[in-house]
Order: sequence, then C-alpha cells, then structure tokens
Amino acid sequence: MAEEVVLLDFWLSMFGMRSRIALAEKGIKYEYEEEDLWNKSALLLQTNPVHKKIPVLIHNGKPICESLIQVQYINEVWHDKAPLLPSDPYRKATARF
Ligand SMILES: N[C@@H](CCC(=O)N[C@@H](CS)C(=O)NCC(=O)O)C(=O)O
Repeated sequence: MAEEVVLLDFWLSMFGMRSRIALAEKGIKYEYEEEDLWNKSALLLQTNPVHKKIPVLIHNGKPICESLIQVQYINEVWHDKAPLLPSDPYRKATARF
C-alpha cells in the first residue's frame, strides 16, 4: 500500500525542521503544506486542536503532533531505514541531548 505522508509546516520553523530532517534521513517522500500561522488552515486546527501549532505530520490520514514525537514516530515506522539513534543507551542519550 502506498504511504500518504503530509507535513503541515512553516518554512522558518526549527520544530518543523526536526521532522523534515528525520523524513529526509529516512528518504521518505511527503507532501509539504506551508501554513500561514496568522491564518491557520482548517486542516491544522482539525489535526492539532490542542495547541493549533505546526508541525503536524499526517500519516495515512492519522495526525501526529509535536516535533519530537514525530521524530520518534518516523524512526519507529520506518525502522528498516537509516536509524536516527544509536542502539547503545549512553550513545543514544548523548545523541538525544
Ligand atoms: N513543542 C512544539 C512547538 C511547535 C511551535 O511552537 N510551532 C510554532 C511555529 S515555530 C507555531 O505553530 N506557532 C503558531 C502559534 O503559536 O500560534 C513542537 O515541538 O512541535
């Protein structure tokens, strides 16, 4: 089944950049949707009703909010491609820091 991956984002966002880097590292093709943060789209308000912030990752219709949660999600879903973290706990902690 073809994956449908959409990122609601704002080009200047360092939080969005986290998710963009994770997707790039994994080589995941996705649709980039630029948000106007002063006139938020209905899709953003619907997919992140709690904080109403970008980035929102939408994977096969399911929204994932918060950039660090997205990075972890991307790493787990596409676990067969370019692991984002080392397996050694100390090296992992250092990388996370
Ligand atoms: N903790 C969030 C922070 C996201 C965030 O602050 N996004 C900003 C853009 S950099 C935003 O959407 N601002 C719009 C607003 O606050 O209304 C994350 O890591 O995803």
